[in-house]
Amino acid sequence: MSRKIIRNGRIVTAIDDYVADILVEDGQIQAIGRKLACGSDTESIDATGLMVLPGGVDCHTHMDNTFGDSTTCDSFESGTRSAAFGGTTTIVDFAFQRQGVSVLEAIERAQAKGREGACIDYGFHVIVTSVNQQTLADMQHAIRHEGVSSFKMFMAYPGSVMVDDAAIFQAMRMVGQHGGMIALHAENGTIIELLIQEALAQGHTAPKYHALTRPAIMEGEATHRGIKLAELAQAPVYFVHLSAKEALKHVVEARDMGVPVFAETCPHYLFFDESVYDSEDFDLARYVMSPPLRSKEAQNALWTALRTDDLQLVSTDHCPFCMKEGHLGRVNQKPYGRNDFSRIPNGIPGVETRLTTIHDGGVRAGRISLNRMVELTATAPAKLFGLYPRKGTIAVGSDADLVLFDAGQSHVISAATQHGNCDFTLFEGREVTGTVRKVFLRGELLVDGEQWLGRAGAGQYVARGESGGW
Ligand code: DUC
Ligand code: ZN
Ligand code: ZN
Repeated sequence: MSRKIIRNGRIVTAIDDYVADILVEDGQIQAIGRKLACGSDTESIDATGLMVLPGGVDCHTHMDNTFGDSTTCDSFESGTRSAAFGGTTTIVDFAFQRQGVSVLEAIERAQAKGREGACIDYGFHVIVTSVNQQTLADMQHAIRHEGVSSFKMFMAYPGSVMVDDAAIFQAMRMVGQHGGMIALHAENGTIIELLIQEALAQGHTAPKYHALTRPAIMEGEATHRGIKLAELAQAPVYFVHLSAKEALKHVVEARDMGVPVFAETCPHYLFFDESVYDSEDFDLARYVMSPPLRSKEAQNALWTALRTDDLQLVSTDHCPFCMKEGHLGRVNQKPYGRNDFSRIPNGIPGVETRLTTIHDGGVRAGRISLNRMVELTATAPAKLFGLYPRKGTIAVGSDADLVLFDAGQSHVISAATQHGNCDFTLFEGREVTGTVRKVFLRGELLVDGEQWLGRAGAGQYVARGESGGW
């Protein structure tokens, strides 16, 4: 039996903030209290002066995910190592139901990658790209028997992964009856495609046209439509990477009416805005993600919504593609779209910088409380996606996924000192106050300052309970 005691840390959860010891036995929290007694065989870790936070839960990552001709540059190993250094101990990544691959096969393939590479615990949503009776039966099976209770569907990217409203409605109706939830990428795909083709026909090939062809109003339209489909289907719905005021407005309205609508936003929408798209330079490919960055006004509205619970989660949408072709042998990265912005792979890294940026720009800036930071980055994702109370909090019986956080220690964010495969971060050069010191996964020390003690394959698949019931 392995035993550890973390002494004198300031334990911060979504609701509590107090100093105590945490006794860990065989990967779980066994006791919490002041001056806990323990045997001499118990390893003692002094957390005096540090916060002890629940390990972060990031419900939106893309490790080794392929979109079109491009694959994200992080493997399960590099991506989960990077997550751990950022204070995240559980991710929910994506299994992809491609043409000719069933939902259940997609889950098996994703699980195999996780088994081999994951350094932290992980689960999956399934990206569903076509719906028929078999798909619906498989989704039901996945919820009940595979621990996969959420499914992403795209209202964008026609001719690739986009599904129509009828498919979304059918899937919502089924999962709503069985404890599942549909997560929507809400942008009006056909209008965006038209705008893209018009821009290209006019010779507009630079990255900035990615943003100009994906207007906020079309995120608003799709969000409204998604909510109405969910209402009709009597099912909960989740909006991924919400970025626009026009979308937020509909989420707020529906939640005020008691409709089970949930949404996340991502750090890039909270710290950057559309003013970056001010030149024809290809370097702006680093800001190509979907949806694109929005107005400063939208950014302020997102922060307010995080405080008021109109938005429930901060996830990263970690979907890294390198700026330099060939970096670490990765091909078809951002330069793939050098002559055509619509071919630039959509996505940026972020899994390592969530906690520190939200702490610095959210808590220290007075926008959200410390408890709310924990709720947004650990507790709420665990509750919404069926991981709670095993994950997302510090309580007796929970997994001992713990982050020792030095809230007063500053550091400068740089891709050069990060631990994933991507060659850039949008936060390059930003000084943040708040530094992850140690990270434990089920009681095992993964990160000790700059030292990496984790191992590929040590992460466990977590079969999730129901989604959307919170
Ligand atoms: N949506 C995502 O969630 N991630 C990457 C690309 C996209 O469109
Ligand atoms: Zn998306
Ligand atoms: Zn994503």
